[in-house]
Amino acid sequence: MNNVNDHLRTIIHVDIDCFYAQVEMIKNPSLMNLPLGIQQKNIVVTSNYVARQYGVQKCMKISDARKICSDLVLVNGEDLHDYRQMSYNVTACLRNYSDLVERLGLDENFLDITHLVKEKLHSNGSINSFGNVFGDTSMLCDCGCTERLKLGSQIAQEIRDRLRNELGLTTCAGIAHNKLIAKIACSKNKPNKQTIVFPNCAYELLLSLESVANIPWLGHVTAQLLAQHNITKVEELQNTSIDLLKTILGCDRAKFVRDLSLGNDLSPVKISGKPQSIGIEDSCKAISIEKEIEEKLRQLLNRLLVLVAEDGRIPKTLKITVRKYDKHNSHLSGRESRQCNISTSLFNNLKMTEVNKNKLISIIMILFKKIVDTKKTFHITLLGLSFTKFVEKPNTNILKKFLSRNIEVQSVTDFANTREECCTPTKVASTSYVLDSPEFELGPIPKRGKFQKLGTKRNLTNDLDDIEAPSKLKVAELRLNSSDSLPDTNHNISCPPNVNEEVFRELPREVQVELWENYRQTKDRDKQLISRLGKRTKTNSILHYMIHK
Ligand code: DCP
Ligand code: MG
Ligand code: MG
Repeated sequence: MNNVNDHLRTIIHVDIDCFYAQVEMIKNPSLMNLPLGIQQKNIVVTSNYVARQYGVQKCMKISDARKICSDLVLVNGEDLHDYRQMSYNVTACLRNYSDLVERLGLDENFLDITHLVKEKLHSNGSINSFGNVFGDTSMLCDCGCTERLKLGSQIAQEIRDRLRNELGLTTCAGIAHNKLIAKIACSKNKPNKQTIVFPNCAYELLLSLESVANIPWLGHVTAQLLAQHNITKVEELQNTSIDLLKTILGCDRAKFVRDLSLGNDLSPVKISGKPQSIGIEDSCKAISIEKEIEEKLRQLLNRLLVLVAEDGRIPKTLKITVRKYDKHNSHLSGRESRQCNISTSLFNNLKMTEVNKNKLISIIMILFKKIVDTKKTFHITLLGLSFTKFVEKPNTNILKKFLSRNIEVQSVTDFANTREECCTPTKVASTSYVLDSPEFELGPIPKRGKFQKLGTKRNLTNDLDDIEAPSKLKVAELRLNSSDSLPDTNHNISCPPNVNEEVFRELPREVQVELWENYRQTKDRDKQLISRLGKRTKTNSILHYMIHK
């Protein structure tokens, strides 16, 4: 059961104390000694430790919290901007100690400091542990893990001191040989404390949990399934035969859950990148009017666009989530989602234009109507929007300026393609279970067939045509203003008229030549296009932009 090969790593789990409340107290230090609750809707999502002494707990109703603490100060915590910023600052600070840092939510991080410990071990004589030690330590393992974890506890202390000094935050930490034990250890002594758990005490640590529902990553559904078989205590889970577990949970899940119950966890600390999806949702009193739905979605979109702008990447897919309320069958009130590709050109500008926002709203409403038949009575109790499938923005300013012009020029010739890409509605699995699992979040995006079907079925061709024509006019202007200057035959390459000269001069000569060539070829193509289109001015609207008489 206790294999020393599983003791090789040193993992720290860091959790920020009363996170949102601490951020607010840093912003406004006069709150420091007052009982403070952070309010979202009618819930206290967290409270500082002064308020916790009165019994104000996380996720308590505001009305209940006020009853037990009449002096409770409430700060609205619905705008997550500052919390997110602080969260990234913490992760950045932790990266000073290891590349292997994994974020879990906004206020937790795992660090694998195995390498750092290995480096430091040689230079250390006798090692003392820092902070609390969990369990009976009379029989510790002699494989070397004891020294490594003690050293890990020194590093954890150093990290926490640094977070305190640099960011003003108090934190808790758990130090152990795997993520599961480190995470549970972290919650053992709070606030502003750290706890070390040696491998031989892992079993005891699990047994100290109140119920199986408190085992990290076990999940509510699994806990409920186990409860149906009267397995609620960790000890009961540990003593359940693997065969029975397989019958209840299926083969793979049974093994996973059994390992968790014994404190075994070989999962690596995965380096966190940027999130796979950025979303926002809001539950509401039943909305039954289309105009109000649109208004609510517009508010959500505005908030979401701020998050996407902060993230810095460009999304390629947009998803809407809706919860319908069925008066007669409230148990049928599940979530449904639809998603579609969107053109990245909508995000070309530093700030999204109103025109592009309206285009997104049109797409969102199309998706909404795929879920809800607005001709019939409906009641919506939750709306959500999210962006996924991100691409990076070009990262040098010079190239960004240049490329955005280049893309505009290309979009005339590629017009048909980009428009098709713009809205290809698709259905994704529609239960909250699926939505909770990032891996399952995106269904396959069907190709143009569905797009065409949508356009004809709902007679939305005009909307869709309009969705992806942001640069028609600009392109025409660029071209009509183009002069015919040719590159110098000597050293200086002339700047093509559609490129910012200042930017152009910064570019390497080969790139300048290439740009000039591109410009020349585009110009030739335009000439051909204009002469072809000129024969049928009445049918092609683009020509109106291009030939001003
Ligand atoms: N949070 C939330 N909704 C919840 C739970 C938490 O919005 N249902 C937010 C508020 C918390 C933050 O997430 O500040 C971190 O959650 P934690 O569970 O770590 O709680 P705290 O950090 O607030 O308190 P603790 O000191 O117990 O870690
Ligand atoms: Mg916390
Ligand atoms: Mg937490």
